[in-house]
Amino acid sequence: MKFLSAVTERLRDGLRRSQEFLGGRLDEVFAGERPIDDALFEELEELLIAADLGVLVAADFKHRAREEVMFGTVTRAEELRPLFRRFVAETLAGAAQGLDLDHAPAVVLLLGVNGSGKTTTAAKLAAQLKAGGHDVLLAAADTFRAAAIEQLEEWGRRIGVDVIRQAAGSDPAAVVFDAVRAATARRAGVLIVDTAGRLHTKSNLMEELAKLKRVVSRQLPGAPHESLMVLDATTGQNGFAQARLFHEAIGLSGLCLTKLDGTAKGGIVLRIHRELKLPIKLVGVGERVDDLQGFDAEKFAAALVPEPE
Ligand SMILES: Nc1nc2c(ncn2[C@@H]2O[C@H](COP(=O)(O)OP(=O)(O)O)[C@@H](O)[C@H]2O)c(=O)[nH]1
Ligand SMILES: [Mg+2]
Repeated sequence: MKFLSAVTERLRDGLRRSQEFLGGRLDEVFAGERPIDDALFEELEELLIAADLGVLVAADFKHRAREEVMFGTVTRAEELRPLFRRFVAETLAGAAQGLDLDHAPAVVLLLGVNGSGKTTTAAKLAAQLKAGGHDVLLAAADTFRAAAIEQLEEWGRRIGVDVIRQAAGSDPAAVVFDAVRAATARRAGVLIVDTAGRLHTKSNLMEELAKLKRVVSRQLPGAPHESLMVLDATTGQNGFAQARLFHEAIGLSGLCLTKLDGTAKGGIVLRIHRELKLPIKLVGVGERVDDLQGFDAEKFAAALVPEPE
């Protein structure tokens, strides 16, 4: 329990900027003495859209709030705040899912655009799984730049996890082929694959990633067991568009939302789940190895919409 509450606190700290943005303005809309009228509902809807929750989620909440007012279960504006917190938790209730690692080896692909946090997430995940007793291997399939391979190798040294690599410029599918073979031979539990995310050749990237996925599944039936898109939460609506693109081109099993500690728009989480119906398997709340955690809808709602002090 102690461990869990520490984790909640970090998520709360992490979401501080989102909280300030959303919370501060919610306080105005939800001020106790304010009459609940159409003007309030309009303002509320605009605020939720500005906080990147998306038009569908904003409309859902407006509808829900109107209903509660109509039924008399909400009579004062300030009661909308706990209602909103409950709504966030309920909207995301189906989003939390653990990783599917029950395979030998389980293959986890990390996908996403440059800078979203793939390499860092690969390292954090490897370190945490290792600490949990898993035998982990990393694959440096971002072969586009030598620096990308070195970055993963540096992490590998720090956390004590082997990295399968080839020379810069080699075929990522060949690296992954090698890595799957190594993981199988060593009876490793989990193989985590870091991939490239360059954007300027978008269709080539999608082809390359789709090929990588095909190669893995031919080599190891049922794999990859996870195709996770690593998404920088600070990119808001743009991140949403990227997630849709990757999902359509490659087929995702879930999302890892990074940099929740640096965004004023953590509300994007609701839009992504509502519209793409993808599970959220991991969240990143900082740059340290232990700043990666599973997603918990209740904790997320409590962190995004805290009780007034
Ligand atoms: N604040 C914060 N920074 C992060 C998080 N995840 C990654 N980063 C930083 O984002 C930058 C890009 O990360 P990197 O893993 O290299 O991205 P990649 O290009 O997708 O591999 C690095 O400076 C990371 O330290 C996170 O959850 N929070
Ligand atoms: Mg990288």
